[in-house]
Amino acid sequence: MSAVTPARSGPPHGAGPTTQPYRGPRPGGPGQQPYPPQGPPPAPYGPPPAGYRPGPPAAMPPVPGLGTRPTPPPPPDLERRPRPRHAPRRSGNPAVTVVVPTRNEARNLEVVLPLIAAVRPAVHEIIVVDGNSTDGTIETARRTLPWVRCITQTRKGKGNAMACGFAAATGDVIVMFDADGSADPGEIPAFVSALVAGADFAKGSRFAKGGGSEDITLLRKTGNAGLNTVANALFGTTYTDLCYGYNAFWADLVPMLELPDPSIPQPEDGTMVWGDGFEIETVLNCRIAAAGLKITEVPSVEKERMFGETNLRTFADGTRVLRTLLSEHRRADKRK
Ligand SMILES: Nc1nc2c(ncn2[C@@H]2O[C@H](COP(=O)(O)OP(=O)(O)O)[C@@H](O)[C@H]2O)c(=O)[nH]1
Ligand SMILES: [Mg+2]
Repeated sequence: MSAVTPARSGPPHGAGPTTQPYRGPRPGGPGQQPYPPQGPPPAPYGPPPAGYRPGPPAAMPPVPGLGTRPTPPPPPDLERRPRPRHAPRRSGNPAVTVVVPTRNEARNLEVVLPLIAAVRPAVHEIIVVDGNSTDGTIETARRTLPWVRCITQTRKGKGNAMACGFAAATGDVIVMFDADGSADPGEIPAFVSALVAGADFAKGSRFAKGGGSEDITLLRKTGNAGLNTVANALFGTTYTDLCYGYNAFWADLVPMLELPDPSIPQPEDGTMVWGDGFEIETVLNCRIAAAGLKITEVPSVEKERMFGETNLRTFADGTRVLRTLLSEHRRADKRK
């Protein structure tokens, strides 16, 4: 982990990728596992304080062929209901909400949800925020993991889905987690540890030492590096991976982020409300930097999307990110 301190003299962006290609088997084939064996469970964040609230056990272990077998009925303690929202608090043993945006990710969720549920220390809740999927994403999520919370986003775009998920979260920490199988749930404790150690925002980075990607194309990598340089110049940060969706932060920061209100209706002309698209990550990165919050980068290894197609349009979304950087810089200037 490396601290990202607002310092204009810092390197413009990562000194280049440290790629650790995943060479393990892909899910779905005979005898294959969705991820490489995860080894012993990660060390807990610290000794559990009084009032420790353990999460549920995994509904199913990550076994080969998962999703092709009928799901056994869950034990009664997996049929838990979402907790009422409590005032988010910062502690050594935070309740962790994982927000998973989905657009036609049914096949991926069959693999990913049990893996998130198997993470130790256990997460407090998983919220799937669906965007009008037509492949039975929500039904599959509920069947795969009965205690998952499923909500439907109010407009369109990944950014709106995330804002809806943040608003619904009842945990102390929010982890942003793509459903496509590219993010490794085994990294969740590292993100939470960074927060417990004092960060406000734990920023996943494929280009920090120990990170990597097998999913990013050369074009996207180049575009990301360029946008990263612009962001660091404008905000005095030393981000190494601006456009990466695996991040975590304390839930008490949600009001400060002032994301587009989920209750605003979808514009009738079909356009996307600003902040509702893939620029969500940039909005977060900029607002957190502008607020002078403590940012720690967490090395992350991005795997290939398992099933389905990316929703990102490299040029259109890259342009949205650039426009976002400029408008966020103006916004930060006005508030000085
Ligand atoms: N709810 C919702 N989720 C979305 C939308 N667009 C993308 N996602 C999800 O956001 C995550 C990242 O999207 P993906 O298409 O993999 O983009 P990439 O990782 O940049 O290639 C995936 O879990 C998608 O299902 C959307 O409009 N609504
Ligand atoms: Mg992806």
